[in-house]
Amino acid sequence: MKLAPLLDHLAIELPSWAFGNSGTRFKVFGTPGTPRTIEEKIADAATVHRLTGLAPSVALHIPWDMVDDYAALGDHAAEQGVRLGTVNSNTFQDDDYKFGSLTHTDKAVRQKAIDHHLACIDIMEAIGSRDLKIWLADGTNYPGQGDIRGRQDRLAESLASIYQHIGPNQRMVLEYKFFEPAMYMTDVPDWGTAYAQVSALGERAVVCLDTGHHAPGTNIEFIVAQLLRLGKLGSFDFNSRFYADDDLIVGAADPFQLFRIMFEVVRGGGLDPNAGVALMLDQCHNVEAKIPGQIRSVLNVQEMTARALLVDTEALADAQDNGDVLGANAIMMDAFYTDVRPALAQWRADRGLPGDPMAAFAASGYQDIINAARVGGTQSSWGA
Ligand code: PSV
Ligand code: MN
Repeated sequence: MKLAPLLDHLAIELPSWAFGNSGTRFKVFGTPGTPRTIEEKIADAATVHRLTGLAPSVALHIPWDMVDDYAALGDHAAEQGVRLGTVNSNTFQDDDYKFGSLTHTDKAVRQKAIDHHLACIDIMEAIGSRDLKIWLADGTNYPGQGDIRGRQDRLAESLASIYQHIGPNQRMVLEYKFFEPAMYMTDVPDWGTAYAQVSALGERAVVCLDTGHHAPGTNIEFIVAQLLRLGKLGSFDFNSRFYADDDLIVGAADPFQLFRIMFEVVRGGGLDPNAGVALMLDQCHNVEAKIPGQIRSVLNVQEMTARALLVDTEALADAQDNGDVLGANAIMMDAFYTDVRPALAQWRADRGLPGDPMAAFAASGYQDIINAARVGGTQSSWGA
C-alpha cells in the first residue's frame, strides 16, 4: 500500500479552543485538567502532535488567547514542538456587535470591528502567522430587520479596509455559515458569497470551508472541487454534524463524506505543500475527553486521506470515459472500504511514533498529571 509521499505532507492545525470547556446553552461541564491559559492549551496540543505526528500547529482565538508577549508565546510553542498558526478574530461577544460588526449600520461599530482585525494582524506579525480567519456572527433574525444588500456593501467595504493591511506573506480567510447565531440570514451564508467577497479583494483573500456550516444534504465535496478549481480554497475547518453546527469529531457522523471530501482535495492538488490549503479542526468536546478527542480527530482525517489516496484514478478515469457507471462507483467504494489502519500503524512505527496513539495517550499518564497540576484559576471555555 503506497501512502507516501502525499500522506507525509498531511498537517492538521488544532484549535486552541478545543482544549477548553465547551457545551450548549443548557450546560458547560467543567473537566479536571482543563487548561487555564493559552500556554496550557498549547501543551495539550503539543501532546496530540507528539503522539500522532499530524498536528504541528495551533490556532489562536483573539481575545481568548491574548497575552502580553507573543514572541514568548511563540517560543513556548516551539519548546513544546509546535508552532502558532491561524489567528481567529472574534466580533461576536461584545455588546456593540448585537446588530452586526463589519456590516453594522453605525460606522463607529464597523470601525471598532475593523480595528480588532488590525490588532489581530499585529499579533500575526509577532508570531509569524500566515492566516487571519474571519468568521462573522453578523446577520438578521427577521425579514425586514436589515437591508440585505446594504449589509453586503458594508461588508465589502470593511473587508477591503482590513485587506489593505494584510502583508505580502499573509492571507485573509473568510468563513461562511448558513445560520446561527443569526437565524433568518447570515451575511456570509455560503461559499458563493464568501467567494464573491474575497474575489473582490485580491489574491491573498481566500475562503474557509467549515464542514459543519452547510444545510443537510449539501454536496460538500462539490464545493471543495469548485473552490480548488477557482484557486480560492484557503482552509478547512473540520468537524462533523448530525443536525446543525454540532462541532463533533470530524469523520464521526459521516466517514464516507470525509472520504469524498479528501478525495476531491487530493484530486484538486490540495495536499501539495504549495497548494495553500490549510487543514484545521474546529471542534468542541462537550462530553468526551478533549485531548483524546483531538487525537481521534486527526487520525480520522489521516485515515480518510489514506483511503482517498488509494483510489485507482487511472481505472476511475477509464470507467468514467467509458460510461461504466457501476464500475466507476465500485472503484471509489473499494478504496473507501479498504482498512488502512494496519498500514497507518506501520507508517507511524516507521516514524518513531506510537502505533496506537489513543492507547499511548491513555498509558502516558499525561491526563493524571494535568488533573493534579491544574487546580485553581479559571478553566478556559469557548466563549470565555
Ligand atoms: C462558530 O460557528 C465557529 O465554530 C466558527 O466556525 C468559527 O470558525 C469558530 O466558531 C471560531 O470562531
Ligand atoms: Mn469554523
